[in-house]
Amino acid sequence: MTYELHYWPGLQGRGEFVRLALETAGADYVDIARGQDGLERMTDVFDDPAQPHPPFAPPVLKDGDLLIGQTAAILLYLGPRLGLAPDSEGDRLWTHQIQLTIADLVTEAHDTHHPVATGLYYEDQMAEAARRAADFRANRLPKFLDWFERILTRNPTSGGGPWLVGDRTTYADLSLFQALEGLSYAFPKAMARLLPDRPRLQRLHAAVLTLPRLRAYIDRGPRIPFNQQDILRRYPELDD
Ligand SMILES: N[C@@H](CCC(=O)N[C@@H](CS)C(=O)NCC(=O)O)C(=O)O
Repeated sequence: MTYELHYWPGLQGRGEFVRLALETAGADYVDIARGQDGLERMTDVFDDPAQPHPPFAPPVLKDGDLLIGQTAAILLYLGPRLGLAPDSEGDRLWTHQIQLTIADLVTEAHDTHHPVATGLYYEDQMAEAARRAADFRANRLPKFLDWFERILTRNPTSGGGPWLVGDRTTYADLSLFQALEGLSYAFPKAMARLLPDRPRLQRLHAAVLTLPRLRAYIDRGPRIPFNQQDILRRYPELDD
């Protein structure tokens, strides 16, 4: 069965967290909105009156008749099917908890450039963005990074390896890698200040890059580069 991924074309966005799992596993999938009549086909998924579980926002995964919204729920579903989830229920919940925390971090990072309203232009909320970004860089970002560093250090069954849960790669590792990539794009100076003191995060980032299919996807595409339409954007005035 070919998975259908429905996400805005032209940016990595939250769709990229799902894409990295599908690509790493070599899964068969179609990025619907990037194809012919893509946006229409994506909109249909939200507007279909016969759909009993209409999702709220992209990304959405379609697997046969099953339609799943919310990035973390999609990965909870895909994880075991793609060999990217641990075996026990407790470890699966822990992986899901980590994923939800990454989602919180992504939302807070997005809100640095859109602190008042997503529907307004950045230029209409620059003063608030500057205040929000200053607090994010000083307090929230280090708090999130410290938590990830701590749980990497404490993983009781890592076997000395670089992963967040147990001794195998999970979708949470790919998502943390992706969050670090996005944050380094948006806040290059703050991340250059914060990462050297967090060796486990650096090790995880490097380890994800050694996964052969993921590496091929990053080197040869179809990964779209980060850009100023993305959730994380580079506004130098919001960095250190
Ligand atoms: N919590 C959701 C957030 C989904 C979301 O905010 N999607 C964005 C694109 S990244 C969107 O198109 N939102 C439309 C809206 O909120 O109205 C998730 O993690 O998937």
